[in-house]
Amino acid sequence: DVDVVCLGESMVTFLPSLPGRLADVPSFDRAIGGAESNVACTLARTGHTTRWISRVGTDGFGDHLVAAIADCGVDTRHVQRDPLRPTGIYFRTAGERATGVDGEATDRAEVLYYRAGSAASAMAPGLLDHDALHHARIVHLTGITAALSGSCLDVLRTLTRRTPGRPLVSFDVNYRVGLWRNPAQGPEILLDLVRGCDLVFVGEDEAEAAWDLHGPDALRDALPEPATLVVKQGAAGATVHDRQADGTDTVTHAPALKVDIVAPVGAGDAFAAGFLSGTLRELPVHARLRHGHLMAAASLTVLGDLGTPPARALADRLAALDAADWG
Ligand code: KDG
Repeated sequence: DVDVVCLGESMVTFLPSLPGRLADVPSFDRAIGGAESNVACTLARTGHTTRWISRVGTDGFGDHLVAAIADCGVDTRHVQRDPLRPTGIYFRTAGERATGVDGEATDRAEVLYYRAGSAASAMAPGLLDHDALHHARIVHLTGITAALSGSCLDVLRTLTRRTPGRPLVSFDVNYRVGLWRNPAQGPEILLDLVRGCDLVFVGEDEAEAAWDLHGPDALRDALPEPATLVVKQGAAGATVHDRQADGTDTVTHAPALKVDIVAPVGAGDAFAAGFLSGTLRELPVHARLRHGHLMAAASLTVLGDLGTPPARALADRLAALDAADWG
């Protein structure tokens, strides 16, 4: 058994050598991205056992992705190789360098995906190894997978079915408008998936864009099913509704850390990893939130999608946080 299984598409990411419009960027550096593997890598670097399940091509980009993610300490043995379809890739701008606070949307980034018909888009329920998926304390999924293809959506529908004895199902809504081939369907499909999950992460901004729901209380009223609902509020922090044994919610808020943002991409994944780490260690909700904010701050201060500090520095920072008075 592992602590967390993360399932979803990862891509080779091309980061610009200079800020500015994509049309003007002269060259790119190779990195890796993918919301779910970002979570797996950050959790692995924090000392948790993690497995990443996906599908990549038999091309060199697939080789690189698997090697780089395994290098973070993630179990990649169940990643499938597709001889017919390529590994997804994407290019993006650096976004504006700005002084802001955790989660502030300062990045007017351009993103160019080359992932339609990718190996990962061919993931399907029948192709997945049931044992590899279910022998875990937590399965972490995101709404990105729902937008990739009909068979990927079927995978999420299968994994979010409330079957007895399943692992805790964690879901980050990650509403990417541009990824949905039929944008009108996205919000309804995501809402349906969320209802089958136990722990849900959603940004206040994406909840407004997708469902026209404003603020944590309105979201909780509309989404009573998940035991834990984490609403990310950018610079204002995050608020958690957590269902207790008697059926009532406790509501906990924690402000975000103030940092100089380099690029916001990946901060949501880092936040989820921090919160999941706290959940695995059965810390109080306020401490889980603080861990989420700390990881998000680390990600916000680097250009790449994956911005975890080295294991040693991280361990020190987490130990200091654990020892801190949570108020
Ligand atoms: O959350 C960061 C991810 O968005 C990034 O790493 C790439 O998974 C990705 C996507 O689909 O945009």
